[in-house]
Amino acid sequence: MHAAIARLGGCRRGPPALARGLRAGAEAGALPPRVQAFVEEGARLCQPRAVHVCDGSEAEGAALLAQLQDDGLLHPLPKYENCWLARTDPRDVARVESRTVLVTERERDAVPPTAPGATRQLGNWMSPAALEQAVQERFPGCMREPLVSQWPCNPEKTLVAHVPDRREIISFGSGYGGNSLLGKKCFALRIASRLARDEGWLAEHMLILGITDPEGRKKYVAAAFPSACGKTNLAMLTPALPGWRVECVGDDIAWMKFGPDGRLRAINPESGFFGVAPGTSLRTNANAMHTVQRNTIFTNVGQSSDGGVYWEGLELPTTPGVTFTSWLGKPWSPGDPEPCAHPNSRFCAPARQCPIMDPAWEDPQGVPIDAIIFGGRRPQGVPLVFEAFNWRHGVFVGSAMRSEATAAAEHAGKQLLHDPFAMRPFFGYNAGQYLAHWLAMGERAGARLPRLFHVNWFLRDAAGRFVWPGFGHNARVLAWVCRRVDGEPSARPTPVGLVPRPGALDLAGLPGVAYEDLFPVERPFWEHEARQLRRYFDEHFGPDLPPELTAELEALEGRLKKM
Ligand code: SAT
Ligand code: MN
Repeated sequence: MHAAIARLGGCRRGPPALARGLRAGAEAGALPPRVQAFVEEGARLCQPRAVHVCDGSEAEGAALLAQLQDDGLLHPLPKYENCWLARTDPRDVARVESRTVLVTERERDAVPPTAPGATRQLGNWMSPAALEQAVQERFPGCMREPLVSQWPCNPEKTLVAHVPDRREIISFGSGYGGNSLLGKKCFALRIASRLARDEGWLAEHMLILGITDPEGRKKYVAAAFPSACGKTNLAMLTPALPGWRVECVGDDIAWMKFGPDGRLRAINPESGFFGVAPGTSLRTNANAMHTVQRNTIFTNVGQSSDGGVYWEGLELPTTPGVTFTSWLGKPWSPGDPEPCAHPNSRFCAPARQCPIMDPAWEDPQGVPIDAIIFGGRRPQGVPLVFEAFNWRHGVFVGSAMRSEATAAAEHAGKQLLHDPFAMRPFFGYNAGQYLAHWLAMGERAGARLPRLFHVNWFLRDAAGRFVWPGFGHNARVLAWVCRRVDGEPSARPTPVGLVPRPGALDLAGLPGVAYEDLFPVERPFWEHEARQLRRYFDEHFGPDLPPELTAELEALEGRLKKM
């Protein structure tokens, strides 16, 4: 693992000044020979002034921060403890999906064939020869350049390349988290999903939480939502139901493997949170707010003149006399047409600071998963919650996920994007084979499979208002999920799945929230949805779609006809 990280880190285009003036950490000679050879090769190619081998110590961290401050790249936030603000180049603020590639000999190993005229959505392929050329166009001498007074980037030449056969990542030109924190999406999802397929486990874009009912019975739930759809908020939920407790295992990535007892056990492979700042407040996510009071790096948020941060939805009372600076470094006032923080501005904080980390969050055995929830932002037609009829139907539900585009990548507007398993930008191999792998996991001898669900917190009424209060009230949905896991017969079938029977979802104390508004399963909407899905499968998976999923789509169409 350490070798892998060193390898990943080695090729990143980093500012040369990081090495300057720092005392050497670990001795380069102490590295395993293959890692040493890799570092030497990288140094020959990129020509940095010096090489610093990180030892991960506190002193090294402090020295790095001090140097970044000297260089004008990080600004201290004295209102908090050891917190920092980074402002990036405005062209380098999100994942660059169009420049993110999988490098394999055969295209079909990386992506399913796309129908003529359709734009590729399930990943980009690059040949090994094209990668070699791209590396030669970018890397030679790239670390020789003088440091500029902003996080370095090269938007015209950004490339985030993965070579799954060699478990290798080569990232150039972007300092944004998902492009450059190589242990995160690049390794823990793309490379790891390939490892997981080869070795019989799952690497997923999922939060993991523990939930305990008033009687003290605890369950663990994993949930997949596209980027910037509230995974961090759900992972750190403060339940609005008395007596219930949620604890956080992770907010973004789950590695899951069946244990000897047949249960699916999940670990969070990350040690921190890289969450979306706008919309985070004491009301929406008090635990995140407590987490980011110290040892946190904020990127592209606004700054307040009293040494704090500011963003849309922070909901703090404004202190008289305090002024604001926007993420672009310009004076900003409430009511200005442009936002103070970039919509994809982030906080990066150690997970151990979250007040509700689960006692087992670092247990190498993982936590046993009872339910997996899929979800997305669907303003219309998709009920608040439904349960899949069985594993195969659940895999179909995961494959059929759609959501409104968010600011986490370069997509524009509020278009609905298909996002199977919330993995669309993160598959490390052919997405059709990925779906086949999920189906195969359900056939494993002795597996005690979790139940599969789909949620939609984002339904709106005809006037455009949200029909569900969300946030802490989402615990009401989790409570029903827990009761279903316990075998409670509180569901009724609909063509799309099992929804709570009237009265089965606790709506006490929610005036104005009506059961009927939360569970729209209407034939015209779902027939249209099924048509869109058929077209999507045809255009983007073609012959690589597992036949079981075509059968599930036909079964859905059949159930709709009988409505
Ligand atoms: O890719 S990031 O980790 O920067 C954010 C996300 O898309 O989940
Ligand atoms: Mn994510």
